[in-house]
Amino acid sequence: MASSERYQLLASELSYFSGKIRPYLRYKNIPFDSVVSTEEIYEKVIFPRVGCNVVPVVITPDNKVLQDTTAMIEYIERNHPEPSVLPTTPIQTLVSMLLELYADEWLLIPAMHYRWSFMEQRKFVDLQFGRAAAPTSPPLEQMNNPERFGSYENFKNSLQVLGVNEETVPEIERSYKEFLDDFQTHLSRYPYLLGDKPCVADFAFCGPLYPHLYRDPVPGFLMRCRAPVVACWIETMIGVLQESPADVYTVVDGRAVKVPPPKVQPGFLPNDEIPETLFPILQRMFTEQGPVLLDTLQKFKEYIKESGDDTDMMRVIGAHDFRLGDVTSVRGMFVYPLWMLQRITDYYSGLSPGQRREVDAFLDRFQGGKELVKADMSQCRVERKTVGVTLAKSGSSKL
Ligand SMILES: N[C@@H](CCC(=O)N[C@@H](CS)C(=O)NCC(=O)O)C(=O)O
Repeated sequence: MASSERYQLLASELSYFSGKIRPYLRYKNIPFDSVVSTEEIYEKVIFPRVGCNVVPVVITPDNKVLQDTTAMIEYIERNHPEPSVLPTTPIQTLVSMLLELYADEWLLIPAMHYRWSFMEQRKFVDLQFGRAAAPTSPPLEQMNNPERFGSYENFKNSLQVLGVNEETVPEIERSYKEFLDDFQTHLSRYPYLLGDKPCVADFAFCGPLYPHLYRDPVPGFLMRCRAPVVACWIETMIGVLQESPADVYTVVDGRAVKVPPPKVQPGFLPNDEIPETLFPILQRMFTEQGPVLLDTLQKFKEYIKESGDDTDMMRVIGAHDFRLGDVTSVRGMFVYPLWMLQRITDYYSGLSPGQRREVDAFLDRFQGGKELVKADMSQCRVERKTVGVTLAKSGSSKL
């Protein structure tokens, strides 16, 4: 295949969203070259073409730039529909979108906490930054003075704006450990979130769970010891395991012989079913992240009223209180997640009345679920702009 027919993925092994998109591209059998996001790639490709320093970035064979993993997946699903990672039924579609939002924007909190709060793993983290930024430097040089690499200090200093502080840390760790336990229980019954094949949210889970929480030493130890089924799932998702758990062997005349795989195509659960083992994870999302999203939406409406036309690229628009378990604290108000919420509320409001009734009946099991998918975003339509959003020009972001 000519190189121009291949995609390029500009990414790094330590990066959260690279951990989401790489296994997705592999699963889709997309021909791509993995390009490490070195300082030169940032300076000469990413910044000029995207307008800010961010990874991952995908360059398509016809030289289009895709930034943002959710948008990348939308694009690739349109152009390479099989095997699809998108459920086709309403409840599974909504759950997949909700869990993608949870993985992208909420599991970010434990992922950043476990990366940056533990001095004992700092050399490992520093080396990873050095290897990505300057792959040809000697390893000890890569590991020393990581501050010289672009975004290092920004990431390191992002804990406060994410609401990671002395009061919240015990609750962040408690919540994450409960998530691990719940996800392990789920994976003991189902290979993926929605049954026998991965949906978009499975790949989103790899963002926090692989580069940060599996690979970094302190949370990696925790995951392997507390929830080894989750650790094995991650290894399968990213393809480090040579033997696929789907391959079954039997022994014939002293030789291992592969048992032919079953003829039925693996699929999502029938009848729009959501496994009950996902309920605690969904409830945790509605309890912890739901109120933060709804409060952000409320404040965002006030913010755009006050700022008039001055709403170029918005990223963090002040701070607000949030609650985790028994603790109330303060964090930055991120507006990008509203773009992801808008996709969900648009999907919900586009359903037929009958489908909406089914979704409502499903969401009635949860506290806070319906409020979220029914949130009114009609007066504050947003468009995504790299890591933030802009207000949609009237008529350009469909309801
Ligand atoms: N929502 C985006 C976020 C991409 C992102 O936040 N990437 C991180 C590294 S994993 C980054 O480069 N951040 C730089 C920044 O946010 O300024 C996506 O889905 O791709």
